[in-house]
Amino acid sequence: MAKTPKKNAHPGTAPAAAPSGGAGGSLVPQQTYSNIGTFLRVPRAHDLRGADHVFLGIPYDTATTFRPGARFGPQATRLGSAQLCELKSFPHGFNPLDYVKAVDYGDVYFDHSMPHTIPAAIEETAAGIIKHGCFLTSFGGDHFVTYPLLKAHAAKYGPLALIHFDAHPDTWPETEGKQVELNHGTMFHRAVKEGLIVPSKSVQTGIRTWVDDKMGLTVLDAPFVHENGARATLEQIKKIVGKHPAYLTIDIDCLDPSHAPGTGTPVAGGLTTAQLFAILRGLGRLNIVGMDVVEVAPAYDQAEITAIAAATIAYDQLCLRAIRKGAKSQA
Ligand SMILES: [Mn+2]
Repeated sequence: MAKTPKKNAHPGTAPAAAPSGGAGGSLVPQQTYSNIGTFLRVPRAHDLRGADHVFLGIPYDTATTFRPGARFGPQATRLGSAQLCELKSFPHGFNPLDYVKAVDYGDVYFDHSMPHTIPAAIEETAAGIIKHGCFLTSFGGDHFVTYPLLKAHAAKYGPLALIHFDAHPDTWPETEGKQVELNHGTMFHRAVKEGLIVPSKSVQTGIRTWVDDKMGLTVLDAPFVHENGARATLEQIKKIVGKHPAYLTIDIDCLDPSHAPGTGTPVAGGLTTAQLFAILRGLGRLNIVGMDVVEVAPAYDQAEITAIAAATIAYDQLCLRAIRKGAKSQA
């Protein structure tokens, strides 16, 4: 367990932890509004010894089919996290960083002028992190980045259940060819065909665009959530996934554009942040082995609505990891 940081002197000031170059799990001492750009103000580190949770940015957006801009998503999501570790977590009443040693790895480095080298760069970076036994939370980037992330996780954990929140199923058929199609709407078609995900254990929630072939995945579309509520949706997800090793991927456009305007392919009629949090906060007993939050495009955002939602999603899952490590929730 990480050393408990000293109590905040004043709200708005991070706990006065000593700066750390390694996996301290403690906060860099600075005002919340002075966030220089790590998620939750945890230390930035490439040395993962002792770390059990790693945040990684993937600033890639050239697979998007509509508005570009998600390359700035990791930066926006980090800034959107600035207030989240100021107080104890809600609704749990603990600081997750007292239980989970977390670091921010920075962003994947790739050569944008060599587009077909990018999937391997993402996959190799992710594999190099999770080989240390760390849980990886990645920030997109457009949703294509989930394909190399799935490859890295499936290589370690075997074929995965996909727990997928999105306006789009992303199982549209890919143009047949030797190379991976750099398209943020076809990668789960490929993932099924390559055996990276197990369709019968996988579920897509919030969908409100059409695809003819659902590739065997269960779809709980947005009207299902609106008609049946978050609790019934959660129960369905838990039933489908069971204890299978699962990868959680959240396209921020699962939210309605009123709750997440800053995204590349918005679709009306989506979930509210309250509905999404009610579902996601119930996933703690599932065997989730990795996750991402993608498609935050801050140029279209207003007052950080989208960035704060994305940051809170990742923070919520960090709290669930803390509970697995012994934190007692007061929720
Ligand atoms: Mn989408």
